[in-house]
Amino acid sequence: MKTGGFLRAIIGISLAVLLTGCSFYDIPDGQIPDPYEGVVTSRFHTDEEMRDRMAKDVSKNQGEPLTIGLSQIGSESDWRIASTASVQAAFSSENGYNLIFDDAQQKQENQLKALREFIDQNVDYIILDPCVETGWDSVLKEARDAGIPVIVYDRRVAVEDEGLYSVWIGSDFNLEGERACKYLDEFLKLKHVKSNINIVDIQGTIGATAQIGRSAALEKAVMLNKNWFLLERVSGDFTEAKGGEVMEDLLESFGDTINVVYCENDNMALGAIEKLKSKGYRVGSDIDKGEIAVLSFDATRRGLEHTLNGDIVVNTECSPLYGPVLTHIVQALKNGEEPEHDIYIDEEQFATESAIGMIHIGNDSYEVKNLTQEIIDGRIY
Ligand code: GYE
Repeated sequence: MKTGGFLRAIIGISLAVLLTGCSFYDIPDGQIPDPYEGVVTSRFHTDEEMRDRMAKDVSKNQGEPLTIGLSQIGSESDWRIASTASVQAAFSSENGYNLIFDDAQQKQENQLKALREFIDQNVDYIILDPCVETGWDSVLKEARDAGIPVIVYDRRVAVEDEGLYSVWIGSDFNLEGERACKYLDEFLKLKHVKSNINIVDIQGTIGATAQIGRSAALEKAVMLNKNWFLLERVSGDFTEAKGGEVMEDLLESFGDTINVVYCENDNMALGAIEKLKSKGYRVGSDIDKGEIAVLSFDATRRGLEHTLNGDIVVNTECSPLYGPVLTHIVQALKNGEEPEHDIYIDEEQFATESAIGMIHIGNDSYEVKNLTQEIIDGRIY
């Protein structure tokens, strides 16, 4: 895995600090309505204390406030809501920033519009989490012509000229998928499951880097494992509601022939689990006894709770806490430094089966953390 030299320490410190604190976060009874299509997707909630915590280790701006135009995808998942809280807390006016925040409600056209507005307003920096990878060349050229540096985070842009953005920082989504699949492989060996394994893939938003990488890893694993079969893949758009809907359709088509549900985020996994249970299916690790194994990504607090109780067999982490590290990147650019162009962040993987403490992919080894209540209590999102 590649991690830029300049920011390695900063990322290590800020993510480590942010990911380990004690618990003060509680899930309220109320639900936050999804702003698009009226779908209720999330129970995530931030309070003042949590926002402070998400802004830890921020690089404060000295002198005149810097104006930042930040284009966020939406609020489709707990991950996304935590990500918004993190960037809003870090780029606060107290920290010397004037943040213009735009929520695109999961539509690329809204992001393109927001970026053009940022250019018209002549912001100092544009920060973009791109909904999908393609379609950014023109607007990024407009930003370059206007002399506004663009920082991309989380998902990637696929552009002809990589010089159109200054830095990208995010996850290695393909590696996340490989880790999930490798875990499944080890897990099936451990349980001596010899039968064919029928898998359905509930994908994220099609064309988003997180979907592309996670789906591709599964596809490859299915090709490599002769007794794995991919029955179907269908997008749940990263939301809980759609995760449940597509699970219902998959059950109608394949019923109890399904052995594994590979969910490309926690919210879709939670929607799918609820649907499976309500239709009388059993979720869990005993595939030979008819249980359906659910795999998930993100490792949000709710996702981890369902991992600890056995609903999810393995949860591969994806960190949303980008606020502090983005302030470091902005300050580096402001100071004329040249951060690495592409920066991957390190992530973890959690399971309750303690027998698999390590998995190996190529020449690399990755720890699988044995999930405990203490780890969950330390989650702030
Ligand atoms: O997995 C999902 C969110 O891009 C990594 O987007 C992000 C993904 C994350 O909606 O929960």
